Amino acid sequence: MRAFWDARQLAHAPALELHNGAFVPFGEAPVRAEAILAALGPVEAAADHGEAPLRAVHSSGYLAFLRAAHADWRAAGREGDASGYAWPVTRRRPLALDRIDARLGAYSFDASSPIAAGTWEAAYWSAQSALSALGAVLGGARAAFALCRPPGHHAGRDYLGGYCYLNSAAIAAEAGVAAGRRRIAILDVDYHHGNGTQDIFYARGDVLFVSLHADPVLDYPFFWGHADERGEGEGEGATLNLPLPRGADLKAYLPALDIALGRIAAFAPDLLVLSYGADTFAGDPISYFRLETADYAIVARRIASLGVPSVIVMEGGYAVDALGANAASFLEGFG
Ligand code: Q9C
Ligand code: ZN
Repeated sequence: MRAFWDARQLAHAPALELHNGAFVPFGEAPVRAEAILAALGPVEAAADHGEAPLRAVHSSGYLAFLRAAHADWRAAGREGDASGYAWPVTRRRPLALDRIDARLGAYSFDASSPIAAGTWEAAYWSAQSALSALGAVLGGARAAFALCRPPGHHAGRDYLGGYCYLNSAAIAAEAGVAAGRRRIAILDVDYHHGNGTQDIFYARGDVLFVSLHADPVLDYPFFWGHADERGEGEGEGATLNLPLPRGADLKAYLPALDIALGRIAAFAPDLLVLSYGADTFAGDPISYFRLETADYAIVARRIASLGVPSVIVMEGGYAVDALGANAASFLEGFG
């Protein structure tokens, strides 16, 4: 399978994140991408599709914030990485966004997604990798893989979070629409709910969003991904959430996957965007599903049996020693 990547994606390297009340080394580290690259062998350089596809998904205010945030943080006299620490729960008045501190809160939903010097560049090229994989599929490939890192599915139209800054899967899906695909399905099999992707397409009837993930009653991101979130307006019924209990293994996973695939088949998409996270792995350090390396080939084969041209976008997966083998198993199973 053709695979796309740009070395500038390594430029995002925050030092620390707030994890369960303590600052720990940032988990979504560049070594994740290096591990996948080592397992895949040669990959193609992403092409630059410019900023227009990003603007089709993210607000101009958010993009301007993200691009300048680290420089603004340093200009305010701060050291280290930029991170929000006060969030605008009140909506009583227009937000005062003069200070970078205020913007960091207004444009994020958690404290585990710091902005480092290379964050914009890396997120930009992560999105370009997804657009390049889309280009391969639009050009006739049955499937293509984008080694997206940083990941994207937690990022919304105007917010970052969950290690995600630009929503590469959403950007690829929207670019697919711009290229003339009329019905697009997004299947998200990362361990965590893809809240950003869901939000971006929540009122859209032409983009189906289906997700298998840890029950948000029990795990991050907590406030999205419940089974009763089904879309709104023209998008009513075009969101399907399939939360699973802690400890879900392949046996628990496959029946939910079959429900997801049945819904997608009924939608009859002309393009599939697949958010693939390997944090469903039994050895993942922050997650609680029990999939094994060989299981990814089985899961991928079932998804591929839809027979829909597919853009596969890398999302999470934090067991670095197994990450290359897990991604390779998935891509080999996809065929
Ligand atoms: N102690 C992805 O897999 N950490 N993002 C939550 C819990 C954020 C994961 C902190 C996990 C985000 C793309
Ligand atoms: Zn995840």
